[in-house]
Formats: sequence, C-alpha cells, structure tokens
Amino acid sequence: MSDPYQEALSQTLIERAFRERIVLVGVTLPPHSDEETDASLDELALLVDTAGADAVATLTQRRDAPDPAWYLGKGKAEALRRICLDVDADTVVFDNELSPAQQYNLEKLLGRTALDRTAVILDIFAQNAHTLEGKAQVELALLRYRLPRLRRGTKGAFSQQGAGIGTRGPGETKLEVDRRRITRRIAKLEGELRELGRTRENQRKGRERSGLSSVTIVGYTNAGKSTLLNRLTESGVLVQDRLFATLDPTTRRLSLPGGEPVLLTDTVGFVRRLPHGLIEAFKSTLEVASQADFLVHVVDAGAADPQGQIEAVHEVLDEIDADRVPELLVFNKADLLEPATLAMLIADHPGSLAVSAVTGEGLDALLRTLSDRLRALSRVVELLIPYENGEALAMVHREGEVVSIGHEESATRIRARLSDASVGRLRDYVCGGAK
Ligand SMILES: Nc1nc2c(ncn2[C@@H]2O[C@H](COP(=O)(O)OP(=O)(O)OP(=O)(O)O)[C@@H](O)[C@H]2O)c(=O)[nH]1
Ligand SMILES: [Mg+2]
Repeated sequence: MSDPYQEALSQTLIERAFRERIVLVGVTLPPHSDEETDASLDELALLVDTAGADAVATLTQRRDAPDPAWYLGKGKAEALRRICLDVDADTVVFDNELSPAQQYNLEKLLGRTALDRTAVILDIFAQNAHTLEGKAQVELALLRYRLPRLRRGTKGAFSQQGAGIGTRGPGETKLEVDRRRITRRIAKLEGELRELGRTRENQRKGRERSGLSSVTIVGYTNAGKSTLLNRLTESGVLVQDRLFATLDPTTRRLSLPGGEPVLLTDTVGFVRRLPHGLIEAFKSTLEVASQADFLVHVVDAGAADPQGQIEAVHEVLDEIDADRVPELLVFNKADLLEPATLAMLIADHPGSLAVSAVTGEGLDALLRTLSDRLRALSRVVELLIPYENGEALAMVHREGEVVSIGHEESATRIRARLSDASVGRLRDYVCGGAK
C-alpha cells in the first residue's frame, strides 16, 4: 500500500538530493559594515533557494579592495577550497561581482563552478520569463553576461555542464557556439526587442488617448504587488512566496471612489543591486514605471529592513528615470505586524499608508488617497473651444473636472482641472498659449 505521506516525503528527499549545494561568499569592502554583508548574504541565500539550490556554508572576509586574481586573499581562497571539499559543494556563489578573470581563476583553483549574485538573479529570471518579450529580454541579458566569459578550450561559459544555476535558460545551447554567433544573436534580439518596444509604445499611446491616468505598482520583490493588484481588480496574477514571481507587466482597469477609472499595472519587482545589464535589457518592461502618472510603492512592512528595501527601490527608480513620477508609499502585510511597529514606520514616512492586501484592511483609504493625489496632480487651465469643436469640449468633460463654463459669441470659455496629459491633447485651445 502506498502511503501518501511517505511518498511526499521521499519525493522531497529526492528533490533535495538533486539540489545543487552552494557555498556563499561575501567580502566586506569599505564603506560597508559586516552587518550589511551578513544581511546581503541572507538575501543571497534566499535568491539561491529561489533558483532551486541550497546554501550549505558561508565564508566572509573583510578587505580594503578585491584581490585581482581571486577576489579573496590567497589564504582565504585556499580556505574556501577546503570548505568546498568538506561540505561537498558543487558551486560557490559570491555576493560581490566577479570579473571574468576572477571567475576563471576561482574555478581553476576550486575545481568547481564559481558564480556571482548577478548570475543567480539572471538564472531566476530565466526560469520565470514566460512571454515572448520577457524571454527575449532575459536571453539578451544572459548573453551579454556570458559573452565576455566565453573561454577558449571550454565548451560553455562555465566549467560545469548540465543543469544548475548559471546553465539554465534561453541561450543555453548558444553557449556551444562561437563569439561571432552570439554577437549576431545579441544584435537580432536587440532588433526584436526594439520591434516589441514599438508595439508597447503604440499600446501606451492608445491608453493615453483613452485619457485614463496610469498608476504603476512598484516595489521590492515579494512585497505583495501582485496580491494588491489581484485584490483591487479581482485579477488572477500569479502570487507566490518566491522572489521575482512576476516578470511581465499586467494592466487592469480600476475604478476609484470618485468613479474615475485608472489603469493599474503590476510589474517586475526590484532587489538590492539589481544587475545593471538586466535593467538595461528590461528597459521596455520598466517603462511602465517611468511613464506612469503615479507610482504606488509597495513595501513589505514585515521585512527585516524595510528602509533598506525602500532605498534599493529608489535606486532602481532613479536608474530608469522614474524618480520624477510622484509616488505613494504603502506599507503592506500590516496583518503581520504589531500596531506600534506599524505606527512607527508610518510616522517615519509622512503621507504613507498601512494596508494588508490579504485581509483588505486599509485598502479603502488607499483608494481614496490615490484618488485625491491624482486629482491634486492636475491643474486648472482655461480653454477657449470653438462651438464647432464639440469633441474637444466632450474631452474636457470626460478627462477633467469643470470649474466654470461660459458661452461667448463663437466659443465656449471653460476652466477645468486637467492632468498634464489632457492639457497636452487640448493644447490648441489653451488660453495664453500654454503647452
Ligand atoms: N500576510 C500577508 N502576506 C501577504 C500580503 N500581501 C502579500 N502577501 C504574501 O507575500 C508573498 C508575495 O506576494 P506577491 O503578491 O507574489 O508579491 P510580489 O511583490 O508580486 O512579488 P514578485 O512578483 O515576486 O516580485 C505571497 O506569499 C503573498 O501571499 C499581506 O498583506 N499579508
Ligand atoms: Mg508579483
């Protein structure tokens, strides 16, 4: 008789037996502290777990500068080799960024694959990309990462062949081919992404013509962005207690308390030190943040270091030119926190709100605030619309809030509260020649 419990247990054991065993390495460089390195290594362990491997040991060192050959000092590199033997590790993962030469030297010394944080994040993205655009973006980032790491005499970018972190994902078979073919593939992907970017741009213009404000949910990975979109718009976006569950944006219509509809988009999450190449490759996906009218920045209030996560998100927003888009800071997972802890977070961030996307607490206040903040973004403009341009007048009524209206000999003089986007569309009628 088969016992379902025993079956499940042995299944787990088999799965675990096949999980790669990883040694994590973190080097503290000035101006960073050992505590920062430890926190970052905890997160790296989570990233490694998400990628499907187990962190079985950790090694840290404090240095003034990385060693050019092994990143670690020679003695520490030797200690790392012994640890790898002791714990029977398959791979070492550095929290710091390894140069292709350091990676090569370490692999030679250790007789094992040596990777860095960037490779792990790329691996997770490779596993989670589903759409054509997502896959092309990940492949581009992977190839750009692997190209300088191709070596004469080895078959692939990494010494270890077969499954495992750093070997998965699109472009894997391309590792078998020479640099020229990879370069050609990169050029082809860039072309395809430009094409897909144009389609996205047209969709965006279509939405802009609809006159609806666009609100994008941003935040650290696993903060609860998809849960919030699902809760507010009754959608079925995948929610998982995993990092980077969402890579491809989803847009839904949402009605605010005043009745005005907005477009709400859920998108890829951020992490500390998100690889620059990935941000570069995901440019068109990330445009949903830089081109939004407003950002809802979701923070996991129960995270070990919410402030650090907020800063990491701001750094990425800076890099993608979304730092000028107004944001509303929302502390999520309020159901997991003591009210006093939550109150402190809110007090430290004036204007922020606490919600729980799971229980729904605080969501009415979030919608009201969003509605108010969006309205406040608009400005009062005076327009003179000739009677024959009925469509423009209808647009003012549809997209704005009319403050006053007067009828003159051949035109309607109307003062209305309008968003910048609407003012742009109506610029021919704006009095005083405002743009
Ligand atoms: N207790 C609690 N858990 C939550 C809340 N919101 C989200 N979660 C959980 O947090 C985890 C991550 O949620 P997601 O919505 O997938 O997070 P995300 O920000 O979309 O994450 P990525 O797409 O991976 O970047 C899931 O296990 C959710 O069930 C909340 O308000 N309270
Ligand atoms: Mg998500």
